[in-house]
Amino acid sequence: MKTALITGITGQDGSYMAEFLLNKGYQVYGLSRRTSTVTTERISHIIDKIKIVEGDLVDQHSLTHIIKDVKPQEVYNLAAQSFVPSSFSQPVLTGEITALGVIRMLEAVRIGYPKAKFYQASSSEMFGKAQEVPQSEKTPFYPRSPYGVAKLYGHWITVNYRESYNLFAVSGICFNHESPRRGTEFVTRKISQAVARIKLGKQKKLVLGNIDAKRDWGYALDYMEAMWLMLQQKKAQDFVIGTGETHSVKEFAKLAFEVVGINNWEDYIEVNRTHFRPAEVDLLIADNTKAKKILKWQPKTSFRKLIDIMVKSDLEREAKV
Ligand code: NDP
Ligand code: GDR
Repeated sequence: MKTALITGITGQDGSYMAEFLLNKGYQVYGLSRRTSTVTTERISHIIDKIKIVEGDLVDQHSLTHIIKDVKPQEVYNLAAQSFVPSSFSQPVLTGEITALGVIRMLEAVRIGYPKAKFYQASSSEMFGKAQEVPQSEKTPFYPRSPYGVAKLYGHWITVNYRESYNLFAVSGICFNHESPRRGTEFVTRKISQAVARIKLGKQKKLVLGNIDAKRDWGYALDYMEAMWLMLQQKKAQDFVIGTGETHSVKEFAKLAFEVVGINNWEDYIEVNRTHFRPAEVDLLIADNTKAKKILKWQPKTSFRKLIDIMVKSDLEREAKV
């Protein structure tokens, strides 16, 4: 039986990755930090099938011990302070977790079990003020937030440990991927939740920031397979993972309202500058040619289908509470 360690198991991707690996017959370990309230909502349905180990990306000691004890064949480093606005209000903490957390994990692997294959969750936010359209593995980086800068450190230190110590360490440069398990502070889920609440008469307005921003949005479930495939290759290398389509926040909102039969969607939206960022990423779109060719991966879920899944899930959830 293969063993995998997932950091960030309580997050959106960690929960889907745990399900994905359990279905493939893995023994799954999940790293989780101590909190005063329960954070296992997304994995409550599989909690008895996985082993939770307590550790924190800011604590080297816990990470090294976990890797030494578990000796996982695969490590998926999905933990991060992942919300871009919080990286502006807590830039140093974001650097500690999202940047230095990666080298702590790599050091734990190098010292504790160098045979482990390591996946780093890199991000399209590293392209930031995009130097090229669409963005591929060869596009120069230009991050626009402390989060993007921290991810860039995580990306390069992964490349560096691969080249310096011959670790099987790869970086997946994932574009935005969403689901009903997305945190409600991210724009897609904020919209799907608000649309459901507005439809049910529980909310009047949806207050957004820059609705002209464009993103390459995919369905999170589709991305788990790409991450796994990267660790099944003979050669460790990095990949861009995205759909190759881009849409504005405005378009997302319009289609989300359409799912519940509201066509005068603009009447419900208010733009407020408090949601604007000090520096914005205007346009992201993936060139996924390499992933298609080498991993034989491609996204399965369309933009419309993704919105439909998210809005319907929130309608069901909001009808219950
Ligand atoms: P989430 O924000 O949903 O999950 C983040 C996870 O990291 C949570 O489990 C959180 O635990 C954990 N975490 C945060 N700080 C620490 C810490 N100090 N020590 C240990 N664990 C910690 O993110 P996603 O699931 O959406 O994303 C997964 C990864 O992929 C992240 O690294 C993100 O930056 C990256 N990424 C995401 C994309 C996306 O579109 N979703 C696209 C590209 C990259 P807790 O529950 O305790 O807060
Ligand atoms: P992003 O996701 O910053 O791309 O990072 P987010 O959903 O937060 O923002 C996307 C775009 O929408 C605009 N926007 C708003 N955003 C939020 N959160 N709330 C609003 O009210 C709002 N109005 C407009 C934003 O300005 C932005 O342009 C996500 C995270 O998952 C990262 O961890 C990951 O690395 C990247 O995706 C790829």
